[in-house]
Amino acid sequence: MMTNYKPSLDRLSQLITLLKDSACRRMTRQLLNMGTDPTLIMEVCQKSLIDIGRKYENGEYFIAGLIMAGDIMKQIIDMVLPYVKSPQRPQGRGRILIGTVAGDIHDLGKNMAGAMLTTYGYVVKDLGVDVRPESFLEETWHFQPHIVGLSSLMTSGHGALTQTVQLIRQQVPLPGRPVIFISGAMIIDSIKKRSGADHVVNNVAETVFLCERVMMDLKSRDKSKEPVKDGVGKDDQPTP
Ligand code: B12
Repeated sequence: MMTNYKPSLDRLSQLITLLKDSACRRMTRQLLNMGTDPTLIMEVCQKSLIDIGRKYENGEYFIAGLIMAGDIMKQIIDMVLPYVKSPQRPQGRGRILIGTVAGDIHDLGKNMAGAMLTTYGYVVKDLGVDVRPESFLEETWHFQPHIVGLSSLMTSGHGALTQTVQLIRQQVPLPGRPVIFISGAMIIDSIKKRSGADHVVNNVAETVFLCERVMMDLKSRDKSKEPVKDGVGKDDQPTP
């Protein structure tokens, strides 16, 4: 017999943890129809996926569980994103380069952050997954981002993360050097210190807030790197 549960974020969280994909879709639709804040839905998903990760670590779930969880998360993100209200701000608030570091193929969090930032008027260039430090550097020359956001979900990715941050810091002089964000499940403050990154971000709301703050700081500090409309730096030439 099927039990009808009242739509709630708690129930959605339970359904995700139980990997009930069609029930998750139904519950998400109901929550959206009720006017639930889409960012709250995303936060619940992120927390539930952390629980699933723990179950995987404990041997309660296997790799198939992670794959199903990733799939559910993707479906929910696709349903929720159209409900994120565009803040009616002009395009070209700033350029943001994102990607998942070498050796890591997790991309859901990065994609979600990229989609949110685009909605908020940023020009986002996504390098995809398993991106070598040199590729991040090369694209930093070409795209001239104000912010570089690195995603790394595994502890084994911390080496690649640190190398990427260090390479950009060493090769791109101030004042043109982008502000570097790092993010992902296993990112902790000690990694921020060790890697030399500027900020750690743990969820989309925090990411958007911090980007706004960074852009305000950069605008007041460095007038030569104004946000542009077409996604290409004012000076198209890569910095030597
Ligand atoms: C789903 C999942 C998968 C899916 C990924 C699907 C996909 N397309 O991404 C699949 C099945 C492919 C997978 C594979 C593996 N996984 Co996995 N996976 C997960 C799981 C359960 C959820 C990750 C997720 O999508 N979370 C939801 C998103 C929304 O959250 P998020 O990534 O944190 O992102 C948020 C913020 O961090 C931020 N953010 C994230 N990225 C970015 C980027 C930018 C630029 C910005 C600004 C912000 C930002 O915004 C996001 C939204 O709020 C995690 C558990 C966990 N604790 O997270 C394990 C986990 C990351 N996986 C793990 C492991 C071990 C693996 C495998 C090695 C398993 C295996 N034996 O093969 C492989 C790795 C393959 C590889 N080389 O990369 C471990 C890592 C453990 C460790 N200590 O390193 C975890 C932690 C599970 C665990 N507890 O053991 N996995």
